[in-house]
Amino acid sequence: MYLDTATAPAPAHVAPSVRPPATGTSTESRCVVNSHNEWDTLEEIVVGRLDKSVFPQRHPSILGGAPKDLYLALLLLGGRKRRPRKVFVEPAAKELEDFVRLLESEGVTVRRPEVMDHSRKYGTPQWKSKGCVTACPRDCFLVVGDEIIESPMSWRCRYFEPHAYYQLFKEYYDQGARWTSAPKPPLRNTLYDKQYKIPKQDEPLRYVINESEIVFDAADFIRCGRDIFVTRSNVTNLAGINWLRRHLGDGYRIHEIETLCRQPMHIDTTIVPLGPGKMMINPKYVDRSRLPSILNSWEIREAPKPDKVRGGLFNEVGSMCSVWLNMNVLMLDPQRVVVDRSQPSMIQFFKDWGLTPIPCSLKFLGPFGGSFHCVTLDIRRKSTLQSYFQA
Ligand code: DAV
Repeated sequence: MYLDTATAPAPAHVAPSVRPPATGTSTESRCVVNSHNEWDTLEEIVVGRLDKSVFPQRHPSILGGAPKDLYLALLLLGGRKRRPRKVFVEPAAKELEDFVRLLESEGVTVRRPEVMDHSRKYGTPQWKSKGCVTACPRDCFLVVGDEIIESPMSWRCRYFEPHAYYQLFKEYYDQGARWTSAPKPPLRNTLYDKQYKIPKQDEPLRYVINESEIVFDAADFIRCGRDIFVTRSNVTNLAGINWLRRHLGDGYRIHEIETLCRQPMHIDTTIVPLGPGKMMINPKYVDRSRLPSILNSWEIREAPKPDKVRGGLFNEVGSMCSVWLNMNVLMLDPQRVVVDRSQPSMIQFFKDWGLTPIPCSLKFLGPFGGSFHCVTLDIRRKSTLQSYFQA
């Protein structure tokens, strides 16, 4: 379905001259922030951090994306002073540092957010919360060309997380990047369905958030040049999708991917572009016959089922994510793909498709919200703005 519902004219502050026209190829940007897709040669990236994190306090919104057992356990674990170090933090932090070293050894500049103490209480006039973790910059920001767009996130425990990136992005801004924030949502009680229950397989999909505020997580969007794909989810509503559509204007098309996932949150275990013309899809979440027709000219392959992970929390106790983190890979260029070492089926899948897998391990990162794609935000790729689809 191509949801082109935003027929309203772009608001006056989006000067038409800012956005390139919908056809043609722009010349390469020299801007420090420059990334149009998920696969061009990576030059600079932000990797999150795990310091001073806590499990989120229990709130209906969390059930929209986290396994039910963890949600129940949050009654005990949520907001604790710190996450248990030995079991959760140390093994994951070591893996994350190894991942950083791998990226650097592949020639990528890695930048990090500041340490933020997530155990501190904060609030607005309407509510109070503690934080969560600074692991996943992918959720907080969308980079589109030379612009960093801050997401209006719907989890109260993430309200101030973008502050950990402020100094870094101020630096990029000073060097010429554009830097925007969607309107900060008040996150009133009326946004959430307090009675929300995970829909059963035969029930229609329903969401824990409604349309009363404009919210999205950037990780519900995936970029393929002038075409951007999105899943509506428990953190991204239609108002959020339409805000981005209007903000980006006529130079971009945003296509909705329907998901069969019962608790949709973030597109990066649903469809994953691996280069121009190559799309990996989740066979459990995607009905191929319902994909937007624009994808007809691309080769679509189903991701292999996740291999069982031993000795890690990748998809076991305490994970915030589904087992499909095996799909949450990071492209270093159209050839090289960073993939979890614990996933031999996925490694073979990439080899069969002519790619060069680079095994690395983030099997302890599940409790912090994701894997290689989630814990990163590409800042600069050797990239120009292009159309990769006919029509
Ligand atoms: O399948 O649990 C997790 C992706 C997090 N960015 C999943 C989605």
